[in-house]
Amino acid sequence: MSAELAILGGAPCFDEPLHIGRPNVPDERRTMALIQQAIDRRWLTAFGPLVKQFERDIAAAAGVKHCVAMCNASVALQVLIRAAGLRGEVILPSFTFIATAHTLLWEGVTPVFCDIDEKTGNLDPAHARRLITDRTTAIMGVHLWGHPAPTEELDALADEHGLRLFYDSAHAIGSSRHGRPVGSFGHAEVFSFHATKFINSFEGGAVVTDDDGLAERVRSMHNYGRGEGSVVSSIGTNAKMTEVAAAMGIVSLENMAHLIDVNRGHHTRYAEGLAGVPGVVLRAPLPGNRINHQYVVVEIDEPVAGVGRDALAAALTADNVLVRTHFDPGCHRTAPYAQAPQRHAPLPLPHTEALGSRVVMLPTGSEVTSAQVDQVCALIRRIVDRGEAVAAAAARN
Ligand code: T4K
Repeated sequence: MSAELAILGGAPCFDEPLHIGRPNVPDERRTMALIQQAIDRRWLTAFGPLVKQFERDIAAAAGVKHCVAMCNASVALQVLIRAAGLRGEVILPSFTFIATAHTLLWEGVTPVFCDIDEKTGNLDPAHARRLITDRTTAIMGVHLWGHPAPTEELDALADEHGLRLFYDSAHAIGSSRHGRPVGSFGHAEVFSFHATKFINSFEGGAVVTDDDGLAERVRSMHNYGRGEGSVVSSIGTNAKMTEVAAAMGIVSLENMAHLIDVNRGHHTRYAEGLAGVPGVVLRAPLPGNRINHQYVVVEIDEPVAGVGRDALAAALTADNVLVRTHFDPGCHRTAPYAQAPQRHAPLPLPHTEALGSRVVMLPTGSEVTSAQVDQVCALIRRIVDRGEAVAAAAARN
């Protein structure tokens, strides 16, 4: 490690960039063998054996009857929103990836942004209650960073007001709440298998549900609105997953328990390596929640650390640790929503904005070594030690 931080003129700690979101690539030989089988049988897409197997495996992991695999989670959300007949207003957290909001608006539904509980980063049911109007048709929760949302309170709220409840579970396959797997909550949930996700199929997504009728509509709509015998029964699109994607997804899912262990190990190592660094707090799961540890998220308390999140992120980036700061700004502060004529949120959303300004994501996953975790911890310790100089350098850049 260079004697000086890169932001203060030293050589970068890492020669190659350390990415957040480096894909976890499972057993390459098995993946390639499955892809070769698909090529040999000349069945490349449209409900081939690999997609069918992947759907069975995902449904089993989620503890539900139905899984419809698709080309990505954004399209899966759109198909679900349409198949569920959502309209009017849907309440969702602003503290999420923009796709959660966009897919609603894309389908002609008004997203109404709700604040979060800063302890969990998840939707605050008390605020959600205050946002319900006679136009509200559903709640779309998000299991942020793999931490299960407050499902019991959201169930009760939805039941009380006759609303439907869905989850954007893009981050959360492999997580559970009181022993119940994510994927089995609400009326339906949506997983993402994007390359940067915990379980990846290059690009991919899925709707999982126990609702037979909803599953049938989703399945039909993702295949041009066709059903048995290719009879067209509704408007639809082409959202199918390919066999190549399913091959990667199957092998990735087979590796899930191992990956959770690797990630948990990194999390523990970060906890040890960052212990005692003033103002740097590693976020941990709430009691009752088990998480996939897909993300390592630290919160920077600027007055205590003596350096703010943005300056710390700039210093890490200069040392080639390409950290990310999801989700800042929250969706409600992005151009389409801040300027839209529709009713979205009574601005501001103080907890969303506060948490968004404090968090930073650190590298984890199967591509990251324990030695690299130790180096990142050592860097953070030095950045905090040199807080004043780092803050000044970041302000100059
Ligand atoms: N809901 C939620 C809550 C979500 O977080 C997401 C997606 C969705 C819905 C929609 O799911 P999908 O439609 O994508 O299935 C990334 C991902 O593209 C996106 O999937 C993810 N959430 C979001 C949080 O992050 P970007 O555009 O900010 O980052 P990206 O993909 O360019 O790459 C991030 C880092 O990963 C880079 O530093 C480089 C590294 N990387 C990336 C790729 C693709 C690699 O090393 N290799 C790669 O192949 O959105």
